[in-house]
Amino acid sequence: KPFHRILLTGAAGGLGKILREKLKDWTDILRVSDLADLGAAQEGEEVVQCDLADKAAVMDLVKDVELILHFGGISVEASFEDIMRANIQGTYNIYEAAHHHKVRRVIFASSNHTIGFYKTTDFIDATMPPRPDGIYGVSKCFGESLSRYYYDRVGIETVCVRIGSAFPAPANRRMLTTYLSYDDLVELLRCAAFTPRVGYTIVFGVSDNREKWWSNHAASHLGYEPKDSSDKFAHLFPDTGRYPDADDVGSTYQGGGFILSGPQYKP
Ligand code: NAI
Ligand code: 15L
Repeated sequence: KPFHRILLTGAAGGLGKILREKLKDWTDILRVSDLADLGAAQEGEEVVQCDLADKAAVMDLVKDVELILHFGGISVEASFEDIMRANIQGTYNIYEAAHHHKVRRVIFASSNHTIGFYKTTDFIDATMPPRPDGIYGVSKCFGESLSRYYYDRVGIETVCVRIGSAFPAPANRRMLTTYLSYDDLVELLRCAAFTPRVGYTIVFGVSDNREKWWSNHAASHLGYEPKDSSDKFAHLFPDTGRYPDADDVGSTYQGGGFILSGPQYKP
């Protein structure tokens, strides 16, 4: 197989469960990790339960790994203290350990919430400044900056995947634009893992949906070509033809409901 050992963090999560199955063809050993219980190791797996905020544990976790898919952490808006431990301290620990163990490449599960304060009338690309829409989004911006630094300073390559909405189906009208099918996610990760040189790349993780907010021209070297579209779900969320109210942040900003979801938000 192309890799001997890949590490997947966040393996007990929604996406982790999918990837735990899909990555096995790529690697002799898939080391799956999470804070939550992962069950027994399956064939071709190593299971390591640990807290990303525990630096010593993460040092051990990353040993003898060739590629890291870093999907672990808090995946929604939460208190600064919780996000600081899981996403900021946790991602720092991953990069320190990657440097220590000479890991060449990381694929970082970033988020569209790094840019959630752009408007739904904006069309943006990865060269434009981040505009996070909450503390969760800020923590993903930290991960993007940190990985940029580790590339410039010590040459660890990273592909930051700004995932849109990767679920079995869109759950609301906004997700018709942000939807990323599981198959397209796996294809994007394949491009991120197997493109010979990626340097430091930010790519939007989105399917070929009819409405688009994000251009991937800055990541064209990855060769990612989404095959799916949210079109088949469009009938679930018909356009009412009404303009949203001027203060309807859910429709005004790309981050949708996240804009108002955090404990930090005080009306
Ligand atoms: P999830 O919340 O289902 O999974 C995250 C996993 O990380 C959980 O199993 C959790 O136990 C683990 N985790 C949390 N704190 C931890 C810690 N301190 N130490 C070790 N493990 C810890 O989230 P999901 O949907 O699977 O997302 C995976 C990654 O992709 C996350 O980093 C998320 O921010 C990112 N993402 C996901 C999107 C989606 O549409 N599903 C969209 C944008 C980003
Ligand atoms: C995210 O970053 C979250 O992890 C995920 O749960 C979704 O809410 C997604 O963004 C989204 O914007 O739909």
